[in-house]
Amino acid sequence: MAEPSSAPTGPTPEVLTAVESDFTSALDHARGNGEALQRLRSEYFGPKGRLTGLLRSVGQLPPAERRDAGQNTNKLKQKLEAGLTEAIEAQEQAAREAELKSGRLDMSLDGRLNRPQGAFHPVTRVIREMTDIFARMGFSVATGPEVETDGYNFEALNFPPDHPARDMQDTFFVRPPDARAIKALVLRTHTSPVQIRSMRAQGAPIRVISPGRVYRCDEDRTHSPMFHQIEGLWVDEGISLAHLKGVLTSFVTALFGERGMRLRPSFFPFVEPGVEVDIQCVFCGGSGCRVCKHTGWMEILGAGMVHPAVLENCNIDPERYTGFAWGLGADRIAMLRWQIDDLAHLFRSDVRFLGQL
Ligand code: FA5
Repeated sequence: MAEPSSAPTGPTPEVLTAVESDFTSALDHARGNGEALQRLRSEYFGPKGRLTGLLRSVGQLPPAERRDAGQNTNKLKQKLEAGLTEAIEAQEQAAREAELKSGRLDMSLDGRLNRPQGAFHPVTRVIREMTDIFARMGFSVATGPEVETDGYNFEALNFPPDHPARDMQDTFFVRPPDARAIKALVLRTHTSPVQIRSMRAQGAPIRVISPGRVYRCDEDRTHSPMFHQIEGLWVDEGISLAHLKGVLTSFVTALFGERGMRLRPSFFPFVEPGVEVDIQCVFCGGSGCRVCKHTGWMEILGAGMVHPAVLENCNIDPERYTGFAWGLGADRIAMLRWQIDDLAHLFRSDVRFLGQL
């Protein structure tokens, strides 16, 4: 701020010119600075301000000079005050704008809901849906380890060592360090070992399903080295193949709507009789198409009446109890649901693909 000029006592024209010049230069320095502008206001117009003092001194002038001196001083006061008020308003407006800018709500920003959202994998979705259907029929959920003993995965299920049925379920075998306790560990090839674990733990009657991951040396469009099955088991007095058909018909209807279903004889060492279950093709409705290889039918699962030897392996009396079991491929169900032509798409973790389902 410029030093005020040495002021003569009264409001002579020279004094007023000097005050105006001092004020103007001080105002230029203070512009844009709220505190400096307020200081300037009190320096010139406050009770002890320069202009206030000049106005007061008018009364001490000889009467003949008072009128002109008073008018000139008042005029100057109004002029300077107007300049100061304008500078203060401009500074306040600029401060308001700066504040608005810094704390501004930008309406063009993406809302939180537009952030990419995670979702369940399609296979998880069908597993949950199928689990719900069976839960409504009174099945509870059991789980078992993915690294399983040869005993649970094969032997207790009636696959003796070197039985040819093992060839259909080739997998990784690991010989554990203490081979006396456990002959071999395998990546489980199906969820059927959970049947054994559940029956041994719970006995009969029993009604469980077991969803989970399984592994095989398989790889083509409809076979994946890692896939998902849902095992089902119902053992009680008087259970027959008719119950198996009833439960699976209700399941298929809940999942795909009314459609034909058929049982074909098949072989699994742990059931007798064994069946494969086909449903009418979900693509052509049964008239025959490329997907169902023009048969009108699609296989969805393997099933059968639990073999008496398996019940005995689990300390359940086969003379008193009978039961049925099934194992279905959850990934195949997802394939049918979304008309996916290659199972591998499901496991490449490409969000562009998975996001379409
Ligand atoms: C079994 O795994 C038996 N444990 C099923 C069973 C349980 C039969 C209880 C009787 C009583 P299978 O090998 O057919 O059966 O497999 C069952 C289903 O798994 C098949 O119908 C198919 O949908 C699916 N599946 C089999 N191999 C693969 C694979 N490599 N990739 C994807 N899905 C597969």
